[in-house]
Amino acid sequence: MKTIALIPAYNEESRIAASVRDARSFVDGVVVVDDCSVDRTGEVARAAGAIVLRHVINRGQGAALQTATEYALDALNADALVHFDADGQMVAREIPMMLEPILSGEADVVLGSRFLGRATNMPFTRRMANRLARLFTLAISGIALTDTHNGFRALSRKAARELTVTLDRMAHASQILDLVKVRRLRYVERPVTITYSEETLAKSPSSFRAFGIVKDILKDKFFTRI
Ligand SMILES: Nc1nc2c(ncn2[C@@H]2O[C@H](COP(=O)(O)OP(=O)(O)O)[C@@H](O)[C@H]2O)c(=O)[nH]1
Ligand SMILES: [Mg+2]
Repeated sequence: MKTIALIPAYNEESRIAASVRDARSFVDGVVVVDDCSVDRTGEVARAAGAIVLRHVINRGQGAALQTATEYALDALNADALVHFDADGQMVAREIPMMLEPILSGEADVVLGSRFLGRATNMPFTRRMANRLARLFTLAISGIALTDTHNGFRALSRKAARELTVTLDRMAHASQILDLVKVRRLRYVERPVTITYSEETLAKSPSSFRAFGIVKDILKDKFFTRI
């Protein structure tokens, strides 16, 4: 089974090398999508051993994951994919545990959960935002999870084909869950560790972006499909 890690990255030159190197120990290849970073993210990722694709404009994390998915399936012929972050908040040692249900055929999609695992230094406001997101996801998509916005996932080839992400920015996480339900894919949650440092918190500063995410989801769900 060929396993590929997909890493969307935007202005991560100081953190991407370690993320790529760590992930490479646990998969057969790493695809980084440098989303028109203004720093040296792409060059650093390539030097660390990743295949680097670059968007000519900044399109967002969802779009970057979709670009990486298509490349991994079509050009690399991947059997299983892992979504991983560029910024060091995730633990690469947990990749085999995330892939295991896919490789054994137990599930089509594995969703990381920091609430089954460990969320180190997670601010109170983010915990509360995540609670609301759980309720929101249950109401909108009918899927009950302990952590609805965790970017650490593993997918089978079949699931990756069916989960086409069209929401370019952060709402892709909700769209993936919606599609898991609609396509009746078999999913499991697994405990993962997410670490919050001052650096990563400064980079994506506010829980307010949740409002933008909710707007994108509602628009997609109730308006664009009419
Ligand atoms: N390709 C791409 N990646 C992004 C963008 N914004 C964030 N990311 C990446 O997506 C991952 C998660 O983003 P981050 O801002 O850390 O979100 P958080 O950890 O969920 O709060 C990191 O690897 C970022 O580099 C973007 O506009 N484009
Ligand atoms: Mg992060």
